[in-house]
Amino acid sequence: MGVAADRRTVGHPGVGRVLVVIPTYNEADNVRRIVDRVRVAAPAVDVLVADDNSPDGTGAIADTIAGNDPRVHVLHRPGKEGLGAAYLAGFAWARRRGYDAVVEMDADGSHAPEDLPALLAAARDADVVIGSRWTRGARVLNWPWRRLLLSRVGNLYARVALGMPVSDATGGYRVYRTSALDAIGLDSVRSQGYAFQVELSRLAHRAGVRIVEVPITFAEREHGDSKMSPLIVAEALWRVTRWGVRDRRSAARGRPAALARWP
Ligand SMILES: Nc1nc2c(ncn2[C@@H]2O[C@H](COP(=O)(O)OP(=O)(O)OP(=O)(O)O)[C@@H](O)[C@H]2O)c(=O)[nH]1
Ligand SMILES: [Mg+2]
Repeated sequence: MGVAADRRTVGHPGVGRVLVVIPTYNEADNVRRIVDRVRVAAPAVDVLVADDNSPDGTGAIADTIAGNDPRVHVLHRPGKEGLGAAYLAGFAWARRRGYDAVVEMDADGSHAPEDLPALLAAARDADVVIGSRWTRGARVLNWPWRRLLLSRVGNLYARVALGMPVSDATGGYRVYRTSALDAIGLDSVRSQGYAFQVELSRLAHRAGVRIVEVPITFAEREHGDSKMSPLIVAEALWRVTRWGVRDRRSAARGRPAALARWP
């Protein structure tokens, strides 16, 4: 059976075998809820919990779930290395096992598994699907105004600095076809926090793969602690600024001086 026929008949219709990668660090109160919701919302997808040796025992809970459900897997990593490193390890795990697409999803319930069918439907005609909080039809529930402001301003800055037509470049609810990950190339990626999502958006945009955004309902976490920190925000600010300057410099080399002036 050819690859095209496989995609129609195996896994999710039109997309193929899908792996939802859920990075976890101290998500003992959330991991079971989120995996259960994914399994109900999209029964044909597999799940990989990528745990960084959480001190609260999240990894052991995930092992128990995996022991009772052949579609659930656990990747145990030795220690906390950040979201970006956990995703890269999860993507490599998926590639080794021949998955056609990977999904990024937080463990804390902010990304509703019930939105996954809509994201996967969009992936039939796209290489990258971004679940967006800032596109028509999206909803953001219970977020304090400071977080709303940070996300709006951060996304505006990323869009202007990097010239990307993406409304939610920092969001972490996405589908990537594994062929698109191959096309955009992940070897150079070093970002850890929000910057990881922006970096992958930028690389996908530069590689010219098909990106679509789908509105999602995003909700503030109800259980457990946020891992967001000023360091994560600073990393994103620093990296986006550096990429923006670099992109303009290389564009300047190929353009008339008047157009190349920046800022
Ligand atoms: N494996 C791994 N997962 C992480 C790490 N840091 C964060 N995560 C997970 O990444 C996801 C997003 O982290 P959150 O703490 O929810 O960060 P956030 O969504 O930006 O912040 P909040 O809005 O406050 O929840 C969650 O599933 C975390 O458990 C890490 O270093 N390693
Ligand atoms: Mg969160």
